[in-house]
Amino acid sequence: MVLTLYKKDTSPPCRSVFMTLHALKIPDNVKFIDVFLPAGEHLTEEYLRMNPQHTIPLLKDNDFLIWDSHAICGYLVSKYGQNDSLYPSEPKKRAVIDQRLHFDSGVLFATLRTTVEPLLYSSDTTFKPENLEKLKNAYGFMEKFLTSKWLAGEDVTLADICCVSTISSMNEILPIEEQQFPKLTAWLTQCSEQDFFKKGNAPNILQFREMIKNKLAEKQRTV
Ligand SMILES: N[C@@H](CCC(=O)N[C@@H](CS)C(=O)NCC(=O)O)C(=O)O
Repeated sequence: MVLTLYKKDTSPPCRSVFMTLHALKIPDNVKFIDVFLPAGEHLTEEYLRMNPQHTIPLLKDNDFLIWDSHAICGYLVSKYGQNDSLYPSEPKKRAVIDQRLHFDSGVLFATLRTTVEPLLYSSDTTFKPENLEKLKNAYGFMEKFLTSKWLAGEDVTLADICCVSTISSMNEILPIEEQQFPKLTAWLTQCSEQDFFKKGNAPNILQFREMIKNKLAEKQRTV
């Protein structure tokens, strides 16, 4: 197995892939390549040839290229998992997981990106209140989805891995209030106790926290 992952440690979608690699116990089989977005390393001709959408993460498995964290995680489980427990092929179980994965792409990550990018890459000096309200709405959806032990049933799946990388990042921007979102709080704690989270997410969440803290301080100094 010769896998190459183009990534950035603070990126939530990249962290979903790191966690999946740890859950599958195959991180040692991967060559990790850092892509520095502010320098435009994702916009070079070479990178665009591999991923015309110029996003990270991007996985290369010999001559097979696949991007989008959800697609990458599904591929890794199907190709390298000892079993399909993280992404069961049983149609109803898979449909519920897929719903959560699309929710992560379309709602959670989209909301996070809209909230954070103006601070990181344009002139905003803080988070917009209307975007923080969107984060809270997203927490409300998660609270309603959490009707079982894990996000898509009684077992941990890719739904938990992909959503927790985004939710744990959102939590750095708008801390989740336990009283208002008790199930979401308990789920986040439960996820954070898992080995894959400790190895694939926790250290990078600290980096994400520092990045946001430094950016806010830098922007506040200029106002
Ligand atoms: N839905 C994608 C989102 C990937 C994404 O937007 N990644 C960001 C970094 S967190 C990125 O590559 N930004 C650079 C760009 O879009 O040009 C996934 O899950 O992989």
